[in-house]
Amino acid sequence: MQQRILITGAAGVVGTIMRSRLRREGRVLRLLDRAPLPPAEPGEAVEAVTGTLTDPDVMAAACEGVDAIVHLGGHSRENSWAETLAVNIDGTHTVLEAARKAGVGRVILASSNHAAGFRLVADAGPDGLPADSPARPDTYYGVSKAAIEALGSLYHSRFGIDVICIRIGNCFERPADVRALSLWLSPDDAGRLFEACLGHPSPGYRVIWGVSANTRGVCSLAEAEELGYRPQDDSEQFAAEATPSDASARYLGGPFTTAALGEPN
Ligand code: 15L
Repeated sequence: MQQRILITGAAGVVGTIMRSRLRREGRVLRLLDRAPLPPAEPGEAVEAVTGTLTDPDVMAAACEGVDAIVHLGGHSRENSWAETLAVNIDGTHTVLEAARKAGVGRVILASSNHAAGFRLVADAGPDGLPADSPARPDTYYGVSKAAIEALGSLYHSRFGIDVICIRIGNCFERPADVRALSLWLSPDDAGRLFEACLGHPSPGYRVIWGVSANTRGVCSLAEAEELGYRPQDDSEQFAAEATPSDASARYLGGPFTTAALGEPN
């Protein structure tokens, strides 16, 4: 039988990275986004859905016949409180409600380092900051990520849905600055990490960091490794070309800790 995985925010940065890396024989990727998606490549088993995750009807239809959801949709940076509340918090509630009603057994939530952005890097210790470090959000965006971790916990405890919250560090082709060298999640490691989250037989509720095996890493890898994640990339190869970071980098959230609250950036 075919496995069907719904990816929300499939046209975004991480969504695009996931689309090519979660392709598997016997698996259909259902791709949801408000924005147009690139057409299917020959032989690519995808189903495109255009619509917003904030619409319960769209989400109900998108969840039909789905085995797991990779929820990447929503604002990925700071925004007004109203937008953050509507899209990131209410939107994730809509996703989890649709999952519950459709009997989807597993939801992977894209959280962020900004849920704990005011944690001091100096507190990391040799094993890195634990993945379940209590929330210390640095922005409304960070608050929304802490809130969706709480929503995920609720939906696991009440309804038994497996929920894994990935506190993603910095997931781009390459780390741009010195701060990102500590937080980089390479695209290929992101594929490995999400695949581990999909493949674990019974993860329950977990919060893990989403980072590569970076020489300058400050986040514990242990919790993700427990799920079977084996990172293979290290940001150090980009160290020579990384631009300097300012003093805000003493906090995990770096520039988010000083950016104007509620202003899109
Ligand atoms: C995030 O959560 C953002 O989505 C991404 O754009 C980066 O800013 C990243 O954090 C980061 O902290 O570098």
